[in-house]
Amino acid sequence: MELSSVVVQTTPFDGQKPGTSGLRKKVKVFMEKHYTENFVQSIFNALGDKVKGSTLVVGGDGRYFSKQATNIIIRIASANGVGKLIIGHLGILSTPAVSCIIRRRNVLGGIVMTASHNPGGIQHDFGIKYNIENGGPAPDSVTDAIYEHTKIITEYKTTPALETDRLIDVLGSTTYKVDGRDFVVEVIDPTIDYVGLMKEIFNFPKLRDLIRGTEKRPQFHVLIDSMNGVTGVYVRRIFVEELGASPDHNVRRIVPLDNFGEIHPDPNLTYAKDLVDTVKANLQYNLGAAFDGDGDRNMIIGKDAFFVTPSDSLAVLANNLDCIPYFQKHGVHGFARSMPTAAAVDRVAEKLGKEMFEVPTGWKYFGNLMDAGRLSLCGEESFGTGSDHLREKDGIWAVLAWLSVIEHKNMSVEDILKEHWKIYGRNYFTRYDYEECDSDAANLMMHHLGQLLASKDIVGKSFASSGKSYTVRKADNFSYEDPIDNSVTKNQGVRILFEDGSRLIYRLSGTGSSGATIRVYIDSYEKENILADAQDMLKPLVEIGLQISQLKKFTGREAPTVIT
Ligand code: VG1
Ligand code: CO
Repeated sequence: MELSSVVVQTTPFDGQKPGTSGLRKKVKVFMEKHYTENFVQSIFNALGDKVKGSTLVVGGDGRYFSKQATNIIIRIASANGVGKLIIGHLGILSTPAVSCIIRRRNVLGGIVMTASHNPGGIQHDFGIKYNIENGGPAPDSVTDAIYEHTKIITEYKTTPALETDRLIDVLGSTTYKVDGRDFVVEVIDPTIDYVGLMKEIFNFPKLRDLIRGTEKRPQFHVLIDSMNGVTGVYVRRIFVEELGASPDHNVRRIVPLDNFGEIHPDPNLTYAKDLVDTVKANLQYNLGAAFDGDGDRNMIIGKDAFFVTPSDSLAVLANNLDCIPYFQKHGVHGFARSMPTAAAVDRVAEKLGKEMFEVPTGWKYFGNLMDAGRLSLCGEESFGTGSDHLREKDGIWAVLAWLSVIEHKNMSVEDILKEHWKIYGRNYFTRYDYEECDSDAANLMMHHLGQLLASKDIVGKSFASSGKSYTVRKADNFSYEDPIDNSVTKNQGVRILFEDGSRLIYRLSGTGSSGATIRVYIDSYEKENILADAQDMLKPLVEIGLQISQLKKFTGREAPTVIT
């Protein structure tokens, strides 16, 4: 069919600035006339000539408004000269799967429709982010360019006559003629590339034996919780069909829902409490795991809901990578973590003689190091773990990696952690989130901390609480110079570093869709005292953190909304 594109006049919207991971706003904002169109056109404007004849991947976590957004993307892409869109069936692709497809099919990039761990549904959040040709989230240079275009946009191109209804419901390719050019839409099985990759990385027969049990070894009972997010599709394929897990006893909430069943699809002790309670109540379970809406985060718990902090999870995996076929083949290069993540992995890097990097919060900062062959494994305290097998954090990969370590060591989750702490000591870590604070109040608090840094007399000062005293060794606002392209990223969080190695970190979230979320990270290292309760252990430092920031005074908040 011969179709023609048209030009639609528009005016800019304020605030289309991508945050830590794309543009996230309330669904109602994305529904405003021209809002989504403006942002999508701005992506194409920022990409410039590269768009002509290119192939892009499109998909997301299936949250409310994904279908409408997919249709908008298809029409605008066709009018901007894109050659082909590869779209997940029903618009479904996990964030790691998008990264995988971009890399395996060597295409220009991808548009991911997700607000990740933010709740979904008509009252909640939607999001769009762009991933570049290495499969990773666009770096600041690209998102800044997109943002600049959103501020000056006057028109967008679209092909209104292109019939998109039910197009993504059917697998296969459709070719259109738009302005005389071929435009192809290929709808693919969302799991095919990703499952292929996982089979190359891990030893599936061994993992199957672990999950099903053998004559020599009892069944290792897992409970995998997709929290009604996109991973359900992948969990069914990998855990149930490939690894032989029971659809009734080993997996739960594996049908993606556009509102995530009205739960907050964020795998932590607060929002995944249901999983924690179930594992606690059923002592036959040896491991529980949960993912976020778009499948890049993971939480691991052992028997009786023994909690593994993401910082420890990263360190344990770093220490045991050589039991995974992918790393046997490709070797283990350096490790990295985001700045607020506890430094447990640093000690593993030191012992193994590997390079170690500390980057700002957000997965986009790991990409260059991976592309340069200097980074194999990295993570964030926010339940993100991943490797250079792709360029996003990857929840299912993390669980398969943990199962590989368990299979190899033949130990429980708890024993693996205790053994690790015995060798390396333990980083006690907690994060306090104060969600939806008044933005002005949060900015004033950060300003107050900035002044404290500027005054310099904080260094050398001692703070005491509940019988413990800490002396400040250094205080700064974290800034990062990328070792590969030398780009500098400033203002990434206020750090107060104490003489005993403990740290207090303050930053504002860049993923919220309204108001401000203050994050306070508390990290303390103990060489000998490794079996205490983390919240008890960190209480004095938490109090000092509140005292230094005067958080209560600025925000009026008595308590955090989430503790992880
Ligand atoms: C949060 C986390 C960060 C993570 C980001 C995206 O960002 O702290 O570590 O990379 O979310 O995760 P912020 O700016 O809100 O602290 V996801 O799973 O929402 O894409
Ligand atoms: Co996510």
